[in-house]
Amino acid sequence: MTFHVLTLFPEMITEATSHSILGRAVRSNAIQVNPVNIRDFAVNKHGQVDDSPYGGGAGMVMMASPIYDAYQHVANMANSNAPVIYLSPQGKVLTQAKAQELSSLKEIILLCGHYEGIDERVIEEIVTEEISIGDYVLTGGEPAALVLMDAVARLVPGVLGKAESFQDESFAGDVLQLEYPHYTRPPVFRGREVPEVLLSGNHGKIAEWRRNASLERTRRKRPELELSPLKKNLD
Ligand code: 4FV
Repeated sequence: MTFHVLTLFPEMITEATSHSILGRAVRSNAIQVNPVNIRDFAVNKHGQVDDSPYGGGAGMVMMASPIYDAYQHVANMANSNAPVIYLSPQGKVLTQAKAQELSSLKEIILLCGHYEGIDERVIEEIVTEEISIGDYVLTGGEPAALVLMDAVARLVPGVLGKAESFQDESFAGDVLQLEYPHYTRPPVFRGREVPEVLLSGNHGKIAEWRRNASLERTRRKRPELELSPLKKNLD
């Protein structure tokens, strides 16, 4: 899986994908991260990539051609049916099912906006899909691109080691359920004990306890999840 990231802050992407599981995956070549600096395709020697909005209003808008030229630069090396995903509040909110879907691809091109946004015409020209990470406004698309890359990369074979699994975790499988509670040593922490069943070694009883714990906390913390099995994510 190769992530081509069109951004004004390539160092943010490189830095954040050089640690922990993603860092190991990049070093082992299980994934490739290719940040492309949109400013390398600025419209003039002053490095201009943004301008004031037509029709007035506060803030600046990213210009179309630096983005388009950066895209062309990647498109020449990427396979043509790589999706071009623009991270924006206008997009569908990212879900585990969407991350699963994207993890089967060979290449993804991610477009990170900044300022008030980007010129609508380059969206019309190159963007195949808009994805949001949530209904709030960020200063730039980079944090959203990193969230998407993390959620997708960990589903790519060879990224998570044996010890790390994505079996029976929240939102995995065909019913949206929250994960059961986790405990580890010591058996008593500030007077709080570990549920007896987990120390029993009885795997049948442990699995049943965990299923019930998932159900109970899904009903208590995220009741809306129960109402809509996986189908919600595919429409
Ligand atoms: C965002 C989101 C987001 C909007 C203006 C960047 C900002 C600025 N992206 N999910 N929520 N983007 O707020 O993906 O250009």
